[in-house]
Amino acid sequence: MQTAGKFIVIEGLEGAGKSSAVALVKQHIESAGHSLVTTREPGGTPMAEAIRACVKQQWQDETVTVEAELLLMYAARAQLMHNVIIPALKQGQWVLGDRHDMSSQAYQGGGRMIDSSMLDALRQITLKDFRPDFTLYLDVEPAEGLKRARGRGELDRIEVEHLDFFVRTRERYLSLAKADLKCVIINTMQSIELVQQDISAALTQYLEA
Ligand code: Z5A
Repeated sequence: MQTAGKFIVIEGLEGAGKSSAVALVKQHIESAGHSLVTTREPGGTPMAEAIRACVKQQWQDETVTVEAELLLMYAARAQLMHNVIIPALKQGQWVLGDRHDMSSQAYQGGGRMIDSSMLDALRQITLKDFRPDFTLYLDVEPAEGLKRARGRGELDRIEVEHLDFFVRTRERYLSLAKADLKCVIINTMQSIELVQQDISAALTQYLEA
C-alpha cells in the first residue's frame, strides 16, 4: 500500500529499552519536520487497550490457550490498523509503533511455537501486503532483559514465562531481523548512551536516504 506517511517500528524483548528508544526516535522524526502519531501493541484504541489488559492479566482457574492469545493479538492489531495507523499514514502523518507484527512472529511463532502457516493466514487477513517502512530491533540477551524488566516491579502473565520461552522468542526475532532488509539490529547489551548513539546513527541514515 502506498501512503504519504511512513510507519517506523521498534521491536525487542522486555527490558530491551523500547520505551527510551521511542522517545529518542520521536525526537528525530519530529525534528525532521514530520507530524507523528505513536502507537503501542497490543493497544492504541479503546477496544485494543481492553484486549491488552485481557492478554496481560493472570486468569484464575482458566488456562489461556496459545490460540486465544494469538487471536487476541491480531484482533487488537486489526483495530489499531483500521482506526489509527492507516488513517494517519493516508493523511501524511508518520506513525511510530512500539511493537507490531514482528512481535507476533517472534512471541507466538518462536516463543509459543505456533505453526507459521497459522501466523501467515492471520497476517494476510489483518495486514495483507502492509509492512513497516523501517524497523529497529533492539536485541538483548533474555536473562538481562528480564532482569531489567523485573527491576521495574510486578510481572504480567507473559513476563512470568520461563527463560526458554524468551530464548526461543529472541532466536526468532534475530532470524526475522536479519532477513528483513528494512530492519536494523541494535545491540542493547551496552550502556544506554551507546545504544542511543547507535539508534541515532541508524535513524539518521534512514531519514537521509
Ligand atoms: N506481545 C506478544 O506476545 N505478541 C504480540 O504480537 C505483541 C505483544 C504485539 C506487551 O507488553 C507484551 O505483549 C509483551 C510482548 C507481548 N510481553 N512480554 N513479556 P508491554 O508492551 O507492556 O511490555 P514490553 O514491550 O515488554 O515493555 P517493557 O518491559 O517496558 O520493555 P522495554 O520498553 O523494552 O523496556 P524499558 O522500559 O525501555 O527498559 C526497562 C528498564 O531497563 C528500564 O529501567 C531502563 O532504564 C533499563 N534499560 C534499558 N536499556 C538499558 C541498557 N542498555 N542498560 C541498562 N539498563 C537499561
